[in-house]
Amino acid sequence: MKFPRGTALRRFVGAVACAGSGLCALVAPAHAATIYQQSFASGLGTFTSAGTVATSTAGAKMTAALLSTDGAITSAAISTVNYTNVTVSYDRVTVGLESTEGGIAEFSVNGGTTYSQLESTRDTASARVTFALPNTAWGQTNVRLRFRVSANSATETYTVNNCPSTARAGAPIRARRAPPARRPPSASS
Ligand SMILES: [Ca+2]
Repeated sequence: MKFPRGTALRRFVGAVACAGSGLCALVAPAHAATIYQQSFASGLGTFTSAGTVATSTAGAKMTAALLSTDGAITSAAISTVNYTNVTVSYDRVTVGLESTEGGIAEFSVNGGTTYSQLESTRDTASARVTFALPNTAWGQTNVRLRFRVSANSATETYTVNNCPSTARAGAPIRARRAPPARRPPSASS
């Protein structure tokens, strides 16, 4: 069926076709900017490591350990000030992980004091994944990304590569006001 060019119905049909194709779903939002990018071909860049981590064109390979620290990498501070709709994408693959183990991706919005998990994977086929960070990570000065393997053998690894963060330039985000403090119960009651 043909729809006259420019009609609302034609535009609607076009949008549905795009949304159903899969390809369109992976395209970054319009006006998205890359605000952070790290490959590991020439080292860890702005990441720091713990445990056993090796870098190459294949990425940062974190190796687990039985009696010492599991491999992990943590980014330096990433600023999302004046950005909204922040997403994190990376390639990842694991080797040898058992059911209670994982290659874990996390983010922090308070400089690494606490982390929230994006995923824990045991995927043995290399795949690229993308996560949208919640709006608590928008407009922040000290967002960090952390990747770590949680396992118990030096034959178990988690490799991450090509880690960009994209975001959309947005209006400055107003700081949330803390709720008013509750009055303590009066001493006379
Ligand atoms: Ca194991």
